[in-house]
Amino acid sequence: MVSALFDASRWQAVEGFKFKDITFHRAVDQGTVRIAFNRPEVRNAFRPKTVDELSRALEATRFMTDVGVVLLTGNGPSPKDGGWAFCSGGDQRIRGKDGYKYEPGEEAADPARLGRLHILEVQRQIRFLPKVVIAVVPGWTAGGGHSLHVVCDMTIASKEHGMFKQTDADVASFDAGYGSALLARQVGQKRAREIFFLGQSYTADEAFQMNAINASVPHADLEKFSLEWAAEINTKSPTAIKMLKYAFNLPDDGLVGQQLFAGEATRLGYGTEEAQEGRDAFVHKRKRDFKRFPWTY
Ligand code: S0N
Repeated sequence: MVSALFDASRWQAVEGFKFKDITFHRAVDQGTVRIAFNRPEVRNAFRPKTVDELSRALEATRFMTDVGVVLLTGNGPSPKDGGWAFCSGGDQRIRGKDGYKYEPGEEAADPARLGRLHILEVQRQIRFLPKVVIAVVPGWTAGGGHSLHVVCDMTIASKEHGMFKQTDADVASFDAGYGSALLARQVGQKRAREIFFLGQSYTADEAFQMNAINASVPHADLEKFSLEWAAEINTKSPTAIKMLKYAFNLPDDGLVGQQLFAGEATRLGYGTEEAQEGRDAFVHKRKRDFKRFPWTY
């Protein structure tokens, strides 16, 4: 069983990947993928291997031209105690002095891969992905898991089990980037400081009331509801959605945000006759003639 909330009739495994710490599916009837943390026994905490797999799944999704939405979620419940989680952040058992360690074996032999904190690279992947990423929160989201939900474009949580808690200051492993600054944009400075400085737990309904999430829905309906939102988004203009996402990102992402938005604007420009005249004049070694193109107002 993938997860108690997983409706196997609606998904098929994405071929070509053998993941251990995550599961990776695409919907049978719409352009949506489901990427799920698959370590429910530790509230879906991530270790370097988890982050590697997540990164590979997101990169593969980037090239799926018929996919507009990613549902990022956590499988559950825990076989130990029945608890649900989206993600509880970095696996604290393997945190070293310079980041998170690979388990003995495999990659641990490569010194370049020791002490990673590359969940931050995944945050950027989510942020820059030209598709909508929805955090589907079936239970606890804490620490670096909380930061991931903050970075996602939208968040839908289980009314009964969705719980939000920022433990970074408890375990002295803090996200001074998107996880805090972007949260302040979403819920306001005072609330964000409260969430980080006190580290209290908030229900899905409380998170909804403070504009931290988009919807709080009955647990049993969580994935069905998320698929409905995804299906609706998938009916929209891909270019419009992509440009809007980059526009929403832009004020907080500085020149990198501008670069992403501007790059897509350039690509749109390439589709115009005006841009083609510039290219053709150069290629055919003739004088450029932009006179037929108006200086629009
Ligand atoms: C999630 C919590 C609140 C759930 O509490 P609950 O329901 O009482 O369950 P527990 O009994 O506590 O947990 C069940 C089992 O799961 C293990 N476990 C839970 N979380 C982790 C974890 N993160 N690492 C390892 N194991 C975990 C428990 O130990 C327990 O196991 P058993 O059954 O064997 O006893 C609660 O579990 C909780 O508070 N968890 C810890 C949350 C936490 O502090 N996470 C780490 C925070 N820091 C980070 O995530 C790293 C920060 C980071 O990634 C980062 C750093 C710099 C810049 C950016 C970032 C970024 O955020 O991305």
